[in-house]
Amino acid sequence: MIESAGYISSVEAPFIKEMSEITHHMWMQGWDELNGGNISYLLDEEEVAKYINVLKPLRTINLNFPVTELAGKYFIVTGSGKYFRNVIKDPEANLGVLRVSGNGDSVEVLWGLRNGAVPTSELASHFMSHIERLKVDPTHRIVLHTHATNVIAMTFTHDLDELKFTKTLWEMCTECIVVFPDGVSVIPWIVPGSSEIGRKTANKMKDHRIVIWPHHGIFGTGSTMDSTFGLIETVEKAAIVYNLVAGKEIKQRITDQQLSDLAKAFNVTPKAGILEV
Ligand code: 2HA
Ligand code: ZN
Repeated sequence: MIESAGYISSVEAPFIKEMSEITHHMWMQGWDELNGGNISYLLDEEEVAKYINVLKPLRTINLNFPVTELAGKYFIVTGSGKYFRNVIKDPEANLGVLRVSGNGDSVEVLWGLRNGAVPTSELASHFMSHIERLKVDPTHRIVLHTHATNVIAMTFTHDLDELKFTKTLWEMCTECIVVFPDGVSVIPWIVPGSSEIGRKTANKMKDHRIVIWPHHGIFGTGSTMDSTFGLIETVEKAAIVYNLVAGKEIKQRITDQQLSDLAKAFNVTPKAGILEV
């Protein structure tokens, strides 16, 4: 355990600034209406202890989905029912810094979530996804869920088969196959906030960084806020283009051979079973 004596004011913490900036930016995109969207960000104990007293938890919240793999880990998360629009005005009411207990069945609130607020309703999906991403990528840090408008729209008009969905997205903008050669995954429609949607999402996270929830939104993961947001932004951009061209006569397209040439040129391995070359 790190000593916290003499810590700097919490509002100066770079991780609180990052959360405030990205939630504001995402709200400006129109993706996070009302209390839509949630973020969790795995932090280093040393970094947290510079700004927050880690020796004095404010309270404990029990989890109904134990996460022993995350025992002792620190996260900053958005609060349940909180609006992305409001984070920048009052981070301490809308965000919380948590530490998972030693046995993984509860979290201690170390900062924020003022007035008895609780972590995001999608904490199961977040924590279970962190567990799976950390197994395949030790640099993994962020899980970001948002109601990206055009991705949602596309789940009404496009086949939900994830290979077909991925291929269409790759075909929409030249850079897509380079940004997400691992493709996107799609789960069936499930009631949000449940452990079931958490398990289904995390299962896809074993080999994807993006999971689409039909008629709801998208989950993206990554090592930094920039890369995670950028990944979702790129998928959403492809969905925008799809929604603009779908139903219209396609006169020319990016071919499978061109997608394959792109993958070679940028040294990425496209998800198998999609390109026919
Ligand atoms: O936080 O986005 O999925 C509200 C949601 C639930
Ligand atoms: Zn949602």
